[in-house]
Amino acid sequence: MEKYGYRFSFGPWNIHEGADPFGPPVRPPRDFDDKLTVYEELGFEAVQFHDDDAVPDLDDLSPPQIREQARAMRQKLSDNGLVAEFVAPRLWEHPMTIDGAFTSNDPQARAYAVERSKKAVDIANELDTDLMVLWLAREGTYMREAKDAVRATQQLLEAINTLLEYDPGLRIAIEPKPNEPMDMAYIPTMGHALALGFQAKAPDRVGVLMETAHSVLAGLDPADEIGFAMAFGKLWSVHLNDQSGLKFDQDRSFGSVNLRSAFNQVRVLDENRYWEVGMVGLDVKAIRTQPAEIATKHLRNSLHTFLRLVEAVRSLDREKINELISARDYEELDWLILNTLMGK
Ligand code: XUL
Ligand code: MN
Repeated sequence: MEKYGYRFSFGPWNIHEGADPFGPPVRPPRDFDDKLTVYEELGFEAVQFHDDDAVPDLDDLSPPQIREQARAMRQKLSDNGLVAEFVAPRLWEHPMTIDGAFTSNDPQARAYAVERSKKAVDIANELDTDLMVLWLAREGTYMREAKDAVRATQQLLEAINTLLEYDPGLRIAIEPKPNEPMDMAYIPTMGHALALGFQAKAPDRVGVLMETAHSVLAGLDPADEIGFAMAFGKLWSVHLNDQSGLKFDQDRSFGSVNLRSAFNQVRVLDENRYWEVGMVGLDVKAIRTQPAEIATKHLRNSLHTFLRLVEAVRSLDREKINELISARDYEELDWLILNTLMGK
């Protein structure tokens, strides 16, 4: 398959059982090794990991045991012709993270979060990736008076500095999200994530990951969020997906809700040679109604939608577009884009 220089990744959580807050799983779990076979089948090169996707139950293991299991995982990846894109510490499920991780009001919980993240760095090293993704899931509040926003922001910065110092080769990509699970998050947008990164002790090693659904939930344009980060050379990863309005985080297939927006995300990525900087990561979930035996089509659809949109972007008549821009004939420009998306 011609991939125009792009490499694709997804996380094992993107093949999931379909449980939601109101109902149980509707598909049987697939074990990790079985999920790995899907990557090659569908044309993906890389796996996105939460720390415990790579080393289950790591809270109960010593650092050497963690490293040993991570090494076994690396072998498994290479046996399947795969690499790891990043490792993300899962800082939202343990009882110690009920009130937040780096911003918890409990100093012991904050210490747990830092230690757990250091273990994730060790795993990343063993998996041969220098990239950590930080989705700051519980760094926010349900009750604004429960925490101090100034202190919380400083705590996030301190944690990031500690991790940068722990491993001088580490790069951190912050993944902003405005809400869910928290009512209000402290790092809701690309601007917040970038501002935090620029204040870090090694600002050259802090970048961002843009997730489409998260930008839509923040009321922002995902393509502009990408562009803002790329203007500073800070877009190191993406979670392409889609989202129908201001609802729960849906993780729909890329382009399935708003094809024009997907086109513009691909346009800004392609025009700025994203393939030289990062992988095309997906964070998509099959809808709950999808039968188990055909529950990977959301991944197939997303990857092929991306590639079709690359073709559409590269087929644009630039001269014509420049003419229309000069004439300020944006209605004709609109028509040109719509025709491109409708297949002329
Ligand atoms: C949560 C989310 C996570 C992160 C990885 O909304 O997107 O899957 O991408 O920790
Ligand atoms: Mn994500």
